Amino acid sequence: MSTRAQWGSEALLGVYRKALLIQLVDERMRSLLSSGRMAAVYYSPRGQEILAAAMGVHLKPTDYLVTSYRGVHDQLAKGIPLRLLCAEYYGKATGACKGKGGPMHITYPANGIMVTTGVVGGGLPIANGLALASQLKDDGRVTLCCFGDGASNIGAFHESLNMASLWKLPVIFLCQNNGYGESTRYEKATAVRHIGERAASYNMKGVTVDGNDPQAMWQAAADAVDRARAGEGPTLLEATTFRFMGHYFGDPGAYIPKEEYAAALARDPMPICRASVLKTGAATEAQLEELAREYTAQLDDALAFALDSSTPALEEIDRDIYAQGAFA
Ligand SMILES: Cc1ncc(C[n+]2csc(CCOP(=O)(O)OP(=O)(O)O)c2C)c(N)n1
Ligand SMILES: [Mg+2]
Repeated sequence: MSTRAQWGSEALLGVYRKALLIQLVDERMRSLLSSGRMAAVYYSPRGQEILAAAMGVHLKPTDYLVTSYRGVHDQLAKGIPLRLLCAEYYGKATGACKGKGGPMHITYPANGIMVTTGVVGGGLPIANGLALASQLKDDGRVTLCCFGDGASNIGAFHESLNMASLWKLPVIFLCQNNGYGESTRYEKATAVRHIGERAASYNMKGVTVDGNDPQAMWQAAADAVDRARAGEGPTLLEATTFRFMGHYFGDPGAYIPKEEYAAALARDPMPICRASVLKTGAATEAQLEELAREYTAQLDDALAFALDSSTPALEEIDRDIYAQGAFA
């Protein structure tokens, strides 16, 4: 049980606020890409908004995040400034990585966003490193490491869980199980029914929750953060969900059975969460519309900033690659 805020209509609204921002940013990115007004690699998190938001509300700006190519929801939930995000998507010098990283490598250490990687499973050992640093410095930070179901079959997943458990590292392994790794169905590639069960092999707390259920996800996230913060060690938290836009932007998703897609769409977490917010009275329809207008204005501003910015200078090409003086 969390020692901080209790679940209720205010907590639900907090989750929905973050989730709505994620939804609006994702919709805009896809619209820019499909109309040719942006050229970038993009992996939509549509469908996975709630789990990221419900985790994000429990994290402090000083906590660390390690995520993957499908990580814009995690980054937004962690508080990436929209201007830095958009400028990076456009490869501009004002972007989070000075325009040299692009969408697959968003970092913003000032807000704890340490690594975004395209290497499946590659984030877990790095998360252990960050968590070990926090443990040694006793700085009270928690490291959140996000990855997919496919990543849980990579060797580094198993090695990292073993080490994190052995050393009681303050890390949360958040496996976002969206049922597919590229075009491969979960059941075709994974021997266990629930990835959360794998924690038992490493003497670690393992939990499987419906990542689309705001309350269940909020509570599981609170428990995992509290455990890490209290020095009680890591958690493997499997959040089940679904990705509506396929693997990459433009993926026709022909491998997803129509019935499965329709059933998932009927449980789309965003309209369900919005309806709950209205039902509990945490916000009115007019207030939610106002919130969407606010976010849209912030996004308009961020995109205008990105378009007005310059591309990196040529001299930047070999800067920020090695530590200064590494080979002196
Ligand atoms: C080490 C490694 N192997 C393979 C790939 C190719 N690849 C990119 S995404 C992906 C699927 C990963 O699926 P999952 O972990 O479930 O994440 P999701 O895309 O569903 O969020 C694969 C195999 C890669 N990028 N890195
Ligand atoms: Mg997956």
